[in-house]
Amino acid sequence: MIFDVVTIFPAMVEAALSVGVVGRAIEKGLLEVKVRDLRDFTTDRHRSVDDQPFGGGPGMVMKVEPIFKALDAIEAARGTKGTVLLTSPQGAVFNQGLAARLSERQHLVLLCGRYEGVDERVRSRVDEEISIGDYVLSGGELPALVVVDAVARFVPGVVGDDQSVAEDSFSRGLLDFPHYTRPAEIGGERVPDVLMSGNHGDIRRWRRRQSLARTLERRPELLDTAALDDEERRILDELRRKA
Ligand code: 4GX
Repeated sequence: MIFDVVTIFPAMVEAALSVGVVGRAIEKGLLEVKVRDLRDFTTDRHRSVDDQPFGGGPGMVMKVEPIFKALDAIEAARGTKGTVLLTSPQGAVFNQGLAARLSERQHLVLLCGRYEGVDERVRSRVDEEISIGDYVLSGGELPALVVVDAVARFVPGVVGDDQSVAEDSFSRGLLDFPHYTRPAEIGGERVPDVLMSGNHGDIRRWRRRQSLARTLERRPELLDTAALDDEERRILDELRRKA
């Protein structure tokens, strides 16, 4: 899968993509990520990417021409426009379902906005506008990194164990169950006996119940859309009766 990221802070994006699961996937050739410096697509002496807003008001607006030139260069280099994404608070809120859908695209282009945002005419070349949540950031780089990371995890081979992607709590629509490692006891807090029992049926049922109980407690709205099997339905009914 191919990602092009357009930003005025390429070093920030490169650094984040060079480590961990995504960094390794790039090394393995499963992902190709090219970070492009928006200033390389300017033509003036000052390499300006922003200008004052028509109509007045505070802050600056990202100019159209460098962004269009960057998109043209990407299309020329790749032979495809790709699916162009703009990260902004005005976008559809990103979630695991959207990450899964985007992972079916062969080529994504992420535009990272700064300042007050982009000239509205940039949106004529944007396929999807995506927000990573209802808070205000200083730029679109962190959101673009969030999107690359969450989407890349769906590309076969990127996450070592395919099983863990399928079982990822949000892929199942539920919160994760509690995890423990050694030591078995610390400060009087013990690992639940069932996890030490070696009974894999019991362990599986305990984890399902924990996932459901946590979801019911912390994010009950997720249960409206979670794909539950008969056993999970039964456990959930029981948890609700107890509550
Ligand atoms: N989820 N921001 C982008 C500038 C901007 C505004 C409009 C393009 C269009 C954010 C978020 C976020 C702040 C990043 C404004 N660029 N982006 N930036 N939350 O808060 O995605």
